[in-house]
Amino acid sequence: MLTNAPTKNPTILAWLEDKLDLVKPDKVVWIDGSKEQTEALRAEGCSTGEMIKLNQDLLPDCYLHRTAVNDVARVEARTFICTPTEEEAGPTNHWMDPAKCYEMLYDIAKDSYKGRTAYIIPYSMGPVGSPFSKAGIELTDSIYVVLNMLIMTRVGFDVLDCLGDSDDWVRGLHCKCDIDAEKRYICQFPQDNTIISVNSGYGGNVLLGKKCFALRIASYQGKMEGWQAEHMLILGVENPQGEVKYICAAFPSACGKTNLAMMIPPEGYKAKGYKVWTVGDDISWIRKGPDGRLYAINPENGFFGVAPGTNMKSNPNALLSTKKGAIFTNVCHNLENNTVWWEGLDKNPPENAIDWTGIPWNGKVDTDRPGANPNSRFTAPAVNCPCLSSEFENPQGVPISAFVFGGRRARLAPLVYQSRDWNHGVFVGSIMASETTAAATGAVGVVRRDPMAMLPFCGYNMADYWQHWIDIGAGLDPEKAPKIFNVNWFRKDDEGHFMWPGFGDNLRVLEWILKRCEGKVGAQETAIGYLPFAEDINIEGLEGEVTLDSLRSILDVDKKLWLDDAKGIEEFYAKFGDRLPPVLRKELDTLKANCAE
Ligand code: GTP
Ligand code: SPV
Ligand code: MN
Repeated sequence: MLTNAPTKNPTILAWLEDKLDLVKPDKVVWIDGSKEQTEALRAEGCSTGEMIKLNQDLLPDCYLHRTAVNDVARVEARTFICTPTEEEAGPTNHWMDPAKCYEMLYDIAKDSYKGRTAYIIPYSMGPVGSPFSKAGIELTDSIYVVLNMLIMTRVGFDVLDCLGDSDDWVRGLHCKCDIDAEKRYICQFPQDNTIISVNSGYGGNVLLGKKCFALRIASYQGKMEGWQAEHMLILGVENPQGEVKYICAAFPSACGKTNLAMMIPPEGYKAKGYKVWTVGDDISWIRKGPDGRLYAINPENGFFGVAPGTNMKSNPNALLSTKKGAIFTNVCHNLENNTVWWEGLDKNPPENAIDWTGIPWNGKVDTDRPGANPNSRFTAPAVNCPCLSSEFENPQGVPISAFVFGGRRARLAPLVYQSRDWNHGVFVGSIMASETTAAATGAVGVVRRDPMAMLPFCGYNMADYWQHWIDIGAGLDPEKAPKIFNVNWFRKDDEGHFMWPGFGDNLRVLEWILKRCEGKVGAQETAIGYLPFAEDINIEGLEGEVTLDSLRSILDVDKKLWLDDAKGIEEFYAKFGDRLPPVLRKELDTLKANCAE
């Protein structure tokens, strides 16, 4: 089937021959990343109804796609880490024996491309040729996947040229099959550099470069090779003197990474000359540089962002990024001008529209059902982003000053605190908890442990992953190691209102964080770590929204509540048995002792 292959790499050719023989397509197409081919694929997608061409005057090169109603989010219960032993996957992952899993998947995938075209996508995670970058090949029968991968990754034959005869590339097989939710599986085989995804056509389940490769497989590669793959945004804060400091922040899905990465500084900060630059909004690959500091790259080339709530006030940079060459998934189709709409875009829902499920919708009348799916998304090229960092393509990445962990917690976690040192910071990341969101199927709003925002994305035993964090820290000069913080933008008062305005005003907290990194501001030592003195968080311009008193209450540490939480941590840690790093056990004992005082 493989005539005119643009590579002679024997491992690639053998794998493709084998998989094509299994799925039996009518036709095979290599994706070269060219404009002409992309345009032809868009046209073909439109001819079958898979893609809808939007108003080209208002949204040039933009398209809409609706997935099956049963297929709108990641499926954590059907996501498997297939390591030789169950121990290696650990208690927080679903595990299947690799041989059994391959057999099951091959049975499902067999002949599934009959009557369809196979697309072979050679792609790079990270700038082509960067020492951080890794190559992948995704074989798919979906034009939607091809068009999204063209935005989210670097696609083209130069990736194959760079790879040469190397075996260091990630195999990805995606088969739409019948989108049967009962036969949907997203399986990672870390030891084999392999991902197989069947019976889905949605985002994170099928854009295999993203969560499957850049986090699940890459986290394992990082463990073996001495680097880190993290569910973290990367942003640069430029101060009025023109110095830029970089921060990596890990929040669970739909907890504010894209928003923080692209934030607009509050007026007072803008006037002083502060700027925020986006390097990445979801994933970081991190390693030690020649100067002993940690450097991060964003392995992606676009943003797969949550649409609802995105508007010109909350996140203009994200919205502006979607104005050309974007794909919208499961948003509302505004028939009045052939554009798109979602809840929170503006206060004018279209009266003549098609909702995300494909049925007529009138935003003025159908107020009891949403026009857009709560997890509807835009796929936007990074180059569109008005605040894209000039370092975005830097193959060496950017030096990291601070790691920030954070979740959605109505109670307990204060607005911000700093860990006492690296290992305490690893503890702070390991005990993260957050309310679940629409980004994954299942209940929404339930608090669960989500260490480092990696619960659904860690490709091996989470206890070993924590040990890896500890080992990385041990290899750093403490003076050069990023400082580790925790934030919570989502604290609520007794009436259920958010106590902190969030969004652009989060820069006020980042300013404190960066000052701490430079030793320019004091802090109070508490049972859980260093907290700001309320006076040290700048609330100028927030009159009426935040007062020193309300700030004090979001910075409050209730030792009784923390002692209660320690019980939950204890139970969570117990799952890992002897594999739990002793350092973390010691940190938990310290927390308990501090809170009991
Ligand atoms: P994934 O793409 O799923 O990884 O999500 P994400 O972490 O990038 O989250 P995103 O920035 O898309 O935000 C998700 C939701 O959180 C949106 O509905 C935002 O409106 C809301 N949000 C983001 N930042 C804040 C904040 O500072 N305060 C409050 N209250 N809500 C926020
Ligand atoms: C997330 O859920 O964290 C996402 C979206 O970034 S997805 O690509 O579907 O995983
Ligand atoms: Mn994410």
